[in-house]
Amino acid sequence: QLSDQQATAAASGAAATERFQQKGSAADTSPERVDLLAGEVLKAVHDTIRKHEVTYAEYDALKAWLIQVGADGEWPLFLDVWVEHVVEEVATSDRRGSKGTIEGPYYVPDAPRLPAEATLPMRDAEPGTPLLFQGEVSSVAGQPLSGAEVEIWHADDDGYYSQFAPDIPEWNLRGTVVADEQGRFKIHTVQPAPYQIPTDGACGKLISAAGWHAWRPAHLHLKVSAPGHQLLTAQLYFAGGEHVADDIAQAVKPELILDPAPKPDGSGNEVTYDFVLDPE
Ligand code: MBD
Ligand code: FE
Repeated sequence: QLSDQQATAAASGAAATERFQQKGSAADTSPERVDLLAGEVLKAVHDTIRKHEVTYAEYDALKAWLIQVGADGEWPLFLDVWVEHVVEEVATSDRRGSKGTIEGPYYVPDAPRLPAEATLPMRDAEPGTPLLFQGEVSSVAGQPLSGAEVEIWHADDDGYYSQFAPDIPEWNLRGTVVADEQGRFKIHTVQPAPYQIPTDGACGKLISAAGWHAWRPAHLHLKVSAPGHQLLTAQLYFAGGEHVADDIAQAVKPELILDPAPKPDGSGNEVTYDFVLDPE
């Protein structure tokens, strides 16, 4: 919990770094593969230095910046914002079911399990437009996937994620919804706000030094799974929302844009979106 801390780059970065380290990741990569990949990346760096006659002052600025990325705990943020989208593209290129996109740095496993129709854990009077997000999970053959799990997590109306910003209940706007026998789910939540990369850390420094902007469009994160099927990691965005066309993380795909409509009773918006999972 970051209860007595500020919503700083260093605090959310430290939480994201700790989360990633707990996950443990030990790819068994051969020396030949490391030689190939590390060699090619380094050669690309050398080529850039020669081509643009990089100076010692610029080299020292790079060194200081890389040190700061680590000190701020921002390696998860940096990699997920500027690199992960290409890894995801390569990893899922042969899928026939629903499109996915990057996981990002703020996933936490083992969120509270909820029934097929559920309201995500939220505060009393959680700010934001209420959203009913519903749909069904099926196989590429059109079979409904009974008991599929829909993990969902998203930022609040201020753009903050529970467990990565202070003073938010632990599982706020996070849940694991278990679909019914027809693979259907109905999730009551609130619409998230666009997300701004922390501006006070190393990633923010790169963004301002390069004259970029720091924004991701508002998004819902999802992991959809069912036995015998490939895990789908996705995000869904909102039609017409800010930065849908210029996501800093380059993680928007046309298939991932929701267009919610006002509910007939006036209590917020609703939208239906179905997921199709590829076989294992
Ligand atoms: C996010 O919320 C996010 O989803 C990504 C990919 C990067 C930074 C913050
Ligand atoms: Fe996110």
